[in-house]
Amino acid sequence: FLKNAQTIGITCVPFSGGQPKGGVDDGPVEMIRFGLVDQIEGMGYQVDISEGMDKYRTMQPASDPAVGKLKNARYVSMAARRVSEQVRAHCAKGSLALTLGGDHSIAMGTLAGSTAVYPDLCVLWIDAHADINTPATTDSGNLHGCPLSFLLGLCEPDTPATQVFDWIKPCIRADSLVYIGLRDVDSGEKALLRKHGIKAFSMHDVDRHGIGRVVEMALDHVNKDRSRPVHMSFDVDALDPSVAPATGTPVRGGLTFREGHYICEAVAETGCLVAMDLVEVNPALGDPESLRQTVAVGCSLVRCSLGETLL
Ligand code: HAR
Ligand code: MN
Ligand code: MN
Ligand code: MN
Repeated sequence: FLKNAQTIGITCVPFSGGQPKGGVDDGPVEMIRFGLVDQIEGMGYQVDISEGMDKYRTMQPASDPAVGKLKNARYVSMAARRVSEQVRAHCAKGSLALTLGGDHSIAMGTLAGSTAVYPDLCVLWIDAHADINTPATTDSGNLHGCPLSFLLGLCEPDTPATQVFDWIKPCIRADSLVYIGLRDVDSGEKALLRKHGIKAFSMHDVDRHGIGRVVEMALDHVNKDRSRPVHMSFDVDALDPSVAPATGTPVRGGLTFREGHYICEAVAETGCLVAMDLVEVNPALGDPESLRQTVAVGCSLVRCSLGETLL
């Protein structure tokens, strides 16, 4: 694959069906309103926005009864499928696919799309949460807590849930995934991480080793010689709530402003980034200053991932 794409293919996903709180569907429009496109163009990239800002709500099925415990399963599946086609098209053109969420269930689409073009890519999942619940292990039934179980092929086979998501084929190997930032992992998720030997750097590891060493170890695990394409899925709730307050499931004890940016800068230095998601910015939560702060940090994480440096 070609390192350092010259075009950024943006997919806006105004979607909130993977969790119960409204407002996260306004994440993309707020980041664009903050000037993200101009900022990226100002760095010398071409920008290619694949679709407008029309709400995904218009494709919400009239009836979408729970599938087992899963909420809005048909809606999430349709939305993710549409996202996968856009991300796939951006990657197929050689653009870096940047997806602005929306809740994290849309990663079913972004990774289905990116892996269709780059089957050998590795995944950096930056999050407070592991998002690896299966239809059987989820307590909440919120699909933003489940995308990785579908992508890794960990769901219990031949159930109504797998039928609704039958277009998703397992596309990520357990040894091609690494987490940074975890601190709120359900017991069923911990069992899955152990069973499949999935590498995860929690906030405890960040405290122990420092972010520089953690990112180096994470990249060494999935991309030893820095030759594989990288898809980074960045949930803004990986950051501490003091840094990114406007998000649906904040958890204390998160990444500092600099730790979050350091991850993005180090990934940019590899030249291997082919896709990035920035998700879970919810402008409806908190006061105007919380909103401004969260949107600003989201845009700045994106710019750093695309190569913006301090000097
Ligand atoms: N583990 C919980 C669940 O499955 C919480 C999930 C998460 N929230 C997110 N995803 N923002 O990262 O419901
Ligand atoms: Mn997440
Ligand atoms: Mn999260
Ligand atoms: Mn929890």
